[in-house]
Amino acid sequence: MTTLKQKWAAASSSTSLKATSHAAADTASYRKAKNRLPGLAVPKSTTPTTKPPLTFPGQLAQSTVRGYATQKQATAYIHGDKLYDIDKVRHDFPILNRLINGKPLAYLDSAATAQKPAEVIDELTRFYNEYNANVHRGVYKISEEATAAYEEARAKIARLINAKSPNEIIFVRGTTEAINLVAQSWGRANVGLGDGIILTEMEHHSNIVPWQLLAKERGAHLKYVGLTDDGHLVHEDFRQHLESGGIKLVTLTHVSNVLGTINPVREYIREAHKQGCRVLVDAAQSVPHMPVDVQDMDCDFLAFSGHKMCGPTGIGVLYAKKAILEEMPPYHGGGEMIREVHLYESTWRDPPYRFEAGTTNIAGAIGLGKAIDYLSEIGLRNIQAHDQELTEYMHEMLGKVKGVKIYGPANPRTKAGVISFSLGDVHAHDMASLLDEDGIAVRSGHHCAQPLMDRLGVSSTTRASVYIYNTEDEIDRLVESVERAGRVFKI
Ligand code: C6P
Repeated sequence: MTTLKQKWAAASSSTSLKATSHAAADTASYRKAKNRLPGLAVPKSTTPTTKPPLTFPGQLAQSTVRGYATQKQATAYIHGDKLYDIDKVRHDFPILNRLINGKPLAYLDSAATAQKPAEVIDELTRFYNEYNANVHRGVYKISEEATAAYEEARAKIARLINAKSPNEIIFVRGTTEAINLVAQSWGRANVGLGDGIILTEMEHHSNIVPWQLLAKERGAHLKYVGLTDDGHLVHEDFRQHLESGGIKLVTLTHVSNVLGTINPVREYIREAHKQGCRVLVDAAQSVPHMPVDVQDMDCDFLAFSGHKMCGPTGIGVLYAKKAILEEMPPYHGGGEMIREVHLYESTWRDPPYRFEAGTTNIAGAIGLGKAIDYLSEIGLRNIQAHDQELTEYMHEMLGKVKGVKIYGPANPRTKAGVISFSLGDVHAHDMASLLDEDGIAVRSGHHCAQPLMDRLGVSSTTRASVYIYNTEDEIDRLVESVERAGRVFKI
């Protein structure tokens, strides 16, 4: 019997693989191009193309790049006064030098976790080599250095999301812990028998299960906002739930990790506040990709993870308004969160320290601070525009493949960085394994969003997600591999 792998190998050898030139060759051609066109990064393309060039907002005049095999390769472009140089960005990520099955790694799974630039990796090493010490405890030099770096990271996060004060920033392990903290601390103090919590059908399990636990314990109800067939929230559901009364909290994702849908959170927050409800925004998939301003949004809580924005794993953020935090009881008890401890009673420190019991992930926080420096240097608006261009390109090109069904909004401008799709009845895990043969990393499965899978009527999808280091060449490789899968499975 022919195995899946053998079929794939046969299909691979019968078609030419485009755009798999070694990273070093790309860099050499980039340098050549750069010498001829100062300020433009134009990596060598291995195949002529008749595709129309993509227009980047603020891109240099197209005549500047005329004469090259492909204008879509004009990967250095300008937003405002900053140059986005994709080749330089790629050079910052050591992992992108890896070959997988002899082909350059095309990492299209940043919604799961983002890759790390050398600056962040180096800062972690520097911390452990030069100033590793516990924070807020020692009066000696390296402890003071570690404390300063840890608190500076908090201040950088506050600036990134425009919080009023670093004291509104709590270090947690990730989005999951941030949401559990709110459920267990704020939730247990504020949600009671018969109260309601509004969620949406596109939530990640991290923004469902903590509320189920709370609702069970307190006798509260969960109410879900449904989805349209093209993956948008049904606003009318939201209004009806709000008007039904007794709602204490609205909790929703800013960007869906499966569909990529960007939700109109500002509007939802305004309506919820009119009814006196608090609002939590799961920003795991938005803070890494776009400017997020908590004061403008006016959310009460915002949760996100460091590892999806080039920071280390095991570090994340809960933002909450100061007045709300001050009223919240501790989540975990232990060292450093207390003012005084007696045998039968203790008193708590002010936020954020009340919520940071024990030795926290100091290296992680400092690494996240470095990641924020890195992203800010590129510019969140540039990142958003880059991701948007790639999302639109991927949507268009995948959409042309025979048998491909794309889930979520039909208009890619309402999606951020994420595309879920299926090919005929090919199982998502088979698809992901086949793509891996070509060095392409995507996620397959239910993406920790089983209620959403139920709504879509599927058990799994294949998901490709982009970030700052991805290129259109990688999307082309994805599309070619999906086409080849179609031939293998006779779709
Ligand atoms: N989604 C994905 O592949 P943690 O694991 O705590 O860092 O983040 C949880 C989480 C919460 N909300 C959303 C919208 C998310 O996308 C995630 C993580 C990853 O989609 C891993 S399951």
